[in-house]
Formats: sequence, C-alpha cells, structure tokens
Amino acid sequence: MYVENVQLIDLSMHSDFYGSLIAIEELQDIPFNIKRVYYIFDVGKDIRRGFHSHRNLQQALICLHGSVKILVKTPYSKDNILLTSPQKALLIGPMVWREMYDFSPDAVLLVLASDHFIPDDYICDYTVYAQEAKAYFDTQKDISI
Ligand code: T46
Repeated sequence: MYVENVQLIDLSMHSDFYGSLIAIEELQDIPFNIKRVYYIFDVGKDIRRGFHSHRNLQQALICLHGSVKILVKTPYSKDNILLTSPQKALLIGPMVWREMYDFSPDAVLLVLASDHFIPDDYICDYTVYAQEAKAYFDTQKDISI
C-alpha cells in the first residue's frame, strides 16, 4: 500500500496466560501528541461515514473489535484498508480524503487525534479538497526534491 500521508503500523502486544494488552504512548508508538480520543460504534449495515479530509489533523484509527474498511485517497493515489485487529493502527495525516464503510455489527473504531475538535480543519467538499490537496502535495514534492 502506498498513499501519501498514510501508514499502517503494528502495535506491540503483551500477551500471556491472563490475556492481551496493548499500550500506546504519544510520540513513541504513534508519531504525534494525543489531544483527543473518540470511538465510533453501532454503525448500521451499508452506512458510510467520513467523506472529508483534514487540513492539519493527524489521527490513528484502530479497530478494537470487529472489522471496518477505510478508503484513503489523495489526488495521486488511493487504497482500501480492512482493519480487523486491535494490533494495527492506520495513521492518517493531513490532506487525505477518508471514508469508513462495511462496519461489522460489533465494530468499535478507536481514533486517537493530534488536536481538539476544530470544524474549520475539515474539508467536506471533494472539489475543494482536490484543489487544496494538489497544491499541498505538489509543494511537499518540491520540498523533498
Ligand atoms: C475522522 C473520522 C475517522 C464532535 O462533537 N467531536 C468530535 O471530536 C468528533 C470527531 C465529532 N463530533 C461530532 C460532530 C458530528 O456532529 O460528532 C458528530 C459526528 O461526527 P462526524 O460526522 O465528523 O463523524 P465521521 O465518522 O464522519 O468522522 C469522524 C471524525 O469527525 C473525523 O475527524 O477523521 O471520524
């Protein structure tokens, strides 16, 4: 999988006779400070959520229970990722369009976010997103040369 500003990482798990435990520390297990935590659950069949990008926010999406699919898309690439394990975190950085779908009835999607809830950080119109994202990623490419 390659999508700009997206990465699927493994989280370390401590498993023994008594069960399993995963710890997530900011700036160690994930590459940002955690200012907000929320979780999405009880999502009905055929419901699709998201349909936006963030200008600055960084997030880690972890499916704690059940399964969910995530579409991540930029003007240059896209992928659909199936999250089925609490041991995987999908890191989504700025300027990535996302949609969450095919939630299993028992799915619980935990999200760790780098900032508070800031409505102005959302881009919900895909045309506006595509324009801003092209400018953003073209600048990134210029910097990396
Ligand atoms: C994202 C994906 C993965 C709040 O009041 N505070 C919050 O921190 C959040 C995240 C949402 N809300 C309110 C805003 C809406 O009235 O909760 C309602 C549902 O939020 P939304 O429609 O944005 O939910 P999703 O599932 O489309 O998107 C959410 C996050 O908003 C978004 O940042 O990346 O999950």
